[in-house]
Amino acid sequence: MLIRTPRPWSLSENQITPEDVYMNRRQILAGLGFGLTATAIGGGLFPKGAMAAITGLPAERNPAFTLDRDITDEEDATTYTNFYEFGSSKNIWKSAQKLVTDPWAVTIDGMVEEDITIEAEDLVRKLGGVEERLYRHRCVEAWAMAVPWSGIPLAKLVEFARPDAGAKYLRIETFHDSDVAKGQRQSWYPWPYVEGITIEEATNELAFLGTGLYGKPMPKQNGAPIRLVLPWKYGFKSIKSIKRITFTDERPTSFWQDLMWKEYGFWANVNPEYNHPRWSQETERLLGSNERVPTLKYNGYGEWVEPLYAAMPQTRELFY
Ligand SMILES: Nc1nc2c(c(=O)[nH]1)N[C@H]1C(S)=C(S)[C@@H](COP(=O)(O)O)O[C@H]1N2
Ligand SMILES: [Mo]
Repeated sequence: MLIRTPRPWSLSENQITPEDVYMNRRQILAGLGFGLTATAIGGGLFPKGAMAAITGLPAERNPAFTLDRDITDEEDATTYTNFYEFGSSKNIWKSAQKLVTDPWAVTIDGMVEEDITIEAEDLVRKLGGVEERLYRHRCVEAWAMAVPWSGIPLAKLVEFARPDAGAKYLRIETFHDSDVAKGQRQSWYPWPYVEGITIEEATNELAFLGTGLYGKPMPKQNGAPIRLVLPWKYGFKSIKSIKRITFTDERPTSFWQDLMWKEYGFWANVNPEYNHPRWSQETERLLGSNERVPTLKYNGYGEWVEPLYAAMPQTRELFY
């Protein structure tokens, strides 16, 4: 039972989240089990200690991804969150604890060799275990953070799904349960939350399936047990608490596009030169401070993702 619904202004960014609220005991124990028994599917890429499936217990950090700013305080990244299923304010982290993330079945279907519904934990294990990556994150609202995610390259899931040659997009869907998530009683939103990306984007080295944060299992408010992490795109593309991934040849309409297509597009690549209709995208506020820093094209990840869009017209459509 939810006792307290904090008002947007009543919860400070520095308020401490008690660890025991969001640590799931069963997940931790299951994770320890994997650490002892799993064999690395990825050809020994990860040490045994890193084979803690969904828990994200200390995973080896991939040195390819570095930051140009300090890591955001854990309290800030886990108490200032966007998760409209639980309400439109930033401090829904307590309400999100109502989400039951174990068990959690994920369905992979559509244009694939065979539809499958699999426990998130088993899926992560099949995909080879987790690594840690330091990524910048840029919300379309112009706040930003830098955090250590643990998870798996999304490319591994695409490979696992064995999509048909004709599949062009991934359509990704969040849970839909208005008993658990009160925001989903607000009928003007097109629930469930949906996002879409191309197969080329999904198999780009940067595209990541997050299962942990700060070396711990993913907090519910950050999208447990499994979410997308697409650091070169505005944050709304990084869909949380994934229930279904459908391979399709039709471009999916995302939740925000459906609601306000003039403000939120399909591509949503970060670019300071294209402003949101209601605010500037030139700078961003780092979570936990009032410091503003310049926004970078593709959020600084052009080296990885520019080739994806090189043949496309470089118009506003790519950047909102
Ligand atoms: N299912 C779902 N996923 C979501 C959202 C949401 O409301 N529902 N918000 C998005 C937005 S706008 C952002 S900025 C990021 C925020 O991730 P964080 O709260 O972990 O920082 O999640 C994205 N994924
Ligand atoms: Mo966002």
